[in-house]
Amino acid sequence: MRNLLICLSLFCSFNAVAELTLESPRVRAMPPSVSNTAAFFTIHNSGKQDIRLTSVSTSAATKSEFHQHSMSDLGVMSMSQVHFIDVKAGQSFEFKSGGHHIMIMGLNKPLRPGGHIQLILQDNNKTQYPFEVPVMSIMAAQKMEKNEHTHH
Ligand SMILES: [Cu+2]
Repeated sequence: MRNLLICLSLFCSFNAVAELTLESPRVRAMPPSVSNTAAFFTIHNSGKQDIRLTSVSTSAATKSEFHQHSMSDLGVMSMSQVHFIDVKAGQSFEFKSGGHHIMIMGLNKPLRPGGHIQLILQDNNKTQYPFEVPVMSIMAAQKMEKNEHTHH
């Protein structure tokens, strides 16, 4: 009986972390001379609580941040850091090219298609959500985005 209880409580703590799931995660492989890249995915919150993500980190690079692309009055695209991302209970948030993205700066080594990196998202309660994100060529990553749009 005691064993069963331990199993159940372990299961519960896994569940807490599994409230966030990623759909179509991808990080772009860049030419070796480029040390920055970006990761994209749709994140879904299956829990009953809203989750506010406040930081992102990866062992693959010196620094990573939430970023947003925006168009200035003059029609110039620029990107800036976003300090938090709200994923409402039962809803999704999409990181996609031309919109919100995970900016990854100062790669330790070039990323190769077929590999993966680990991203750790953290919320305002300091709960960490680790995810594996596959590395893809820019073309493969874009194709994935098109497929995502057709089935919506
Ligand atoms: Cu950026």
